[in-house]
Amino acid sequence: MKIEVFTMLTIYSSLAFMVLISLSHALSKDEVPADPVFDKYEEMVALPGGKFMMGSSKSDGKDGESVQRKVTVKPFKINKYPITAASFRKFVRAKKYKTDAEKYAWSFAFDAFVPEAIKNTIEQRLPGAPWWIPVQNAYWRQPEGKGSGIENRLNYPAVHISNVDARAFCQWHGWRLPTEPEWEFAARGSLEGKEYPWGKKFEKNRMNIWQGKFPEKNTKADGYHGVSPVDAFPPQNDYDLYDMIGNVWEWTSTKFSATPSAKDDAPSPAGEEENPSQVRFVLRGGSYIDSKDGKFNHATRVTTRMGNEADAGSDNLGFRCAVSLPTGTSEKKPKGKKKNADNVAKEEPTVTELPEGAKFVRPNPADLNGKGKKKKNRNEL
Ligand SMILES: [Ca+2]
Repeated sequence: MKIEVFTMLTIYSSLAFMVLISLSHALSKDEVPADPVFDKYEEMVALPGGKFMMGSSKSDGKDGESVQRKVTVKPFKINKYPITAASFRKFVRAKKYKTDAEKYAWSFAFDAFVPEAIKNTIEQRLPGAPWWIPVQNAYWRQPEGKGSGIENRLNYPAVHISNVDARAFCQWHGWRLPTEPEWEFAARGSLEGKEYPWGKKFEKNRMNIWQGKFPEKNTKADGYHGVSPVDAFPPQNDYDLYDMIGNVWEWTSTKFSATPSAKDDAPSPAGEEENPSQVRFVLRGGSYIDSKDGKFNHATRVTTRMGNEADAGSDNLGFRCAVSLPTGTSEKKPKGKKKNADNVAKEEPTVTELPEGAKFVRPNPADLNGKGKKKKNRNEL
């Protein structure tokens, strides 16, 4: 009898252990069932790479935008759209991933979209950028905090995503973040010396930016006050890429310098040796709070850039991924004119794994009184 009880206990505990293992098993990309509705937004476009003039010839560039230099990128693929909330949800479910915004339990949301009940609890706002509200428990799944959701925004960009989060997502797919030169090469859509992905002239209804007096009044001439679906506008260039400029800023793997040079254009790891709160990466493309001409925030064009800490997040920060192609590959020819395809770099970009359980030191919203080092660049988010 004792032996039978022991045997039963052994069986039950083995079963319990197996259940525990299966529950804690993080799924690989290949183990996740296809999503017939939203997987199309994960499509990538293959680009030939080549040499091009990076940076703006205009003198009004912010954050190093007007530093021009010739750079070369190798053949690569890049997401056709920013990564959607649907795709990010799939990743989170499979990996049981927790974003930086969740670890810190707050993130910045734009004033106009935060419910009054939440705003009334905010005692301090960012000096110089009072339109950014530090909202408790705001993150990608509830962009304006408790009570908000993504049910009707699954084809919108995933937001409140840090550089660390973006790298983890891309890595799960076998991808990586684009370097800053790759991002600009893609945005230019084979055109040389043009301000916009589609050409030299500003065109209405090609991107989501802010029209009207910022931050009080948005005329929504482009149809959107805040973030818009990734395919709200037609492709912005001949590479068939959507939403490169406007809507949400996109992370790159390039460390930020306000005086960029060739040595700064390489991809950089957010490695164990560096605290994500202290290393800044380049963001590209501008967002829904930026302007046509730079009268407030940034002028939105192919060269628009700024830097932010690797663990920063807000409701206008998103990303897309890239992956290297072997030199000489032409998996899918872009619609645009192929340019300098024979003039490509020989070295592969470095893809660096992120450390598990990195330590973070993001300040509490209550500390946002202008004394802290962090968040000082928020007025430009
Ligand atoms: Ca808009």
